[in-house]
Amino acid sequence: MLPERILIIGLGQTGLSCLRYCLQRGVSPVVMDTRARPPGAEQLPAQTEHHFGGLSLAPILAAELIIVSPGLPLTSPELQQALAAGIEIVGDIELFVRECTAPIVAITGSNGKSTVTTLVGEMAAEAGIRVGVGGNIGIPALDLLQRQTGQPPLALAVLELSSFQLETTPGLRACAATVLNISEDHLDRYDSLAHYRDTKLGIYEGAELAVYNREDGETRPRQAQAAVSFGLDSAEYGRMEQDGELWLSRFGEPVLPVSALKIIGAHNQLNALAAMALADQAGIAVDVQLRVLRRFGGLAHRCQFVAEKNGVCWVNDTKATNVGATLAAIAGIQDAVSGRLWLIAGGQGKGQDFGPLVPLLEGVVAGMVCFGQDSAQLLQLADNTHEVATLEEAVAWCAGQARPGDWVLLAPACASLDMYPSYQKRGEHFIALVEAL
Ligand code: T26
Repeated sequence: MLPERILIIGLGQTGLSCLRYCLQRGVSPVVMDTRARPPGAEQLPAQTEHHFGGLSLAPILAAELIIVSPGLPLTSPELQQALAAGIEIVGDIELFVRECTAPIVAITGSNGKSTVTTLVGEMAAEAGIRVGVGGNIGIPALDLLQRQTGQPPLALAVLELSSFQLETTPGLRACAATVLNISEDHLDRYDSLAHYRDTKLGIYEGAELAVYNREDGETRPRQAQAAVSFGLDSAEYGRMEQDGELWLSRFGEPVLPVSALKIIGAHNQLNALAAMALADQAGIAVDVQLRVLRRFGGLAHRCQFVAEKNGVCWVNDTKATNVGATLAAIAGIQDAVSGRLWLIAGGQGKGQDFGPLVPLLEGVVAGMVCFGQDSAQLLQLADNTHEVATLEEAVAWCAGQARPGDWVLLAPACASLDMYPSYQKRGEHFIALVEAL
């Protein structure tokens, strides 16, 4: 049962989904946002009490339940006051898990979340399961429940969850949960990598099965619980050689040659293995899983081939918003690159150490052009770096450097929000610039 006095903080698509959820249950919440004109404000019903342009304490302390956006830190003084006053603060995912009767597959990690979430969702759909896919990608979780009215209920939910969403979802009880990997990100919101990791490991709480990465000890569950792992050796979900070829394997049995995957690189083999482990726990048949793995061509903005122009191949990985993703992208495409590789990076570094890029700049990367808020930090990493003001100038610089056979990769290792509304918009701009060459 929902209480009478609900406050939704943070509008946007997710805030609107929370509003609809409350209204359908007969509760008219108050809406608040720190932004003067938050996205989605035009869709707010006229009679909705709202406070925009800051956090006002009176409506906060008058609430019985606060539904907070992942975009607002819980450390905000106003939220801390609410907690001190005993007011419950949850996220939209918590409301979802309280309502959802279907098993939930929950996926987090620094990188690969969207790929694995999409794979498991497609596997479930291919198996004929009524599945809802959402959370941190696509549809806000509560809108997945929405679809149930007048229809048979969901039989499975597959949720991508960010660390911020996990902070406000104490009631998560997944049928299968995974932390795919941990690398530096969001250090503008966490005081340490350990704090960020511990928040992600919260996904295992109450999970029937924890699925972790043998290649990354930080992903291993801390408490005793049922667990299975994926990795690059031949254990559990892994890889093995057969007839001189590398295969994905399941408990010592080869099931799919790596060459049958369209998504390339060791990190994508790990993504495929994680999806298999989660799908097994969700009761999806192996042959159905393999059909999806064979056909899946990867997500937009994720190492997406854009075009060949004058013999130069251009690749869009705008979704690489942290260093770990940039490393994975380069390791993944390295073997496909015949000539030299040029890297476009920059934006908001969020407190990351860019040091792990140095070996690349001294090795496989011929040169890096950087731009955006933290480009000075990138510029000083090596001698083969060059600074420009915009993505347009970065594309022009690479077009000037590259010869036929070379590759250019946008994998910024940074958030885009200093110059774009989102990494997707940054990727769309890149595609337009490349198409115009
Ligand atoms: O797109 C990019 O380039 C980078 C995206 C990152 O680096 O991963 N995003 C986040 O860090 C991030 C994104 C963190 C969201 C938390 C949430 C959301 C949802 N996305 C974003 C901003 C929800 C609310 C807000 C803003 C709010 S809420 C409020 S109150 N006041 C606000 C990059 O300003």
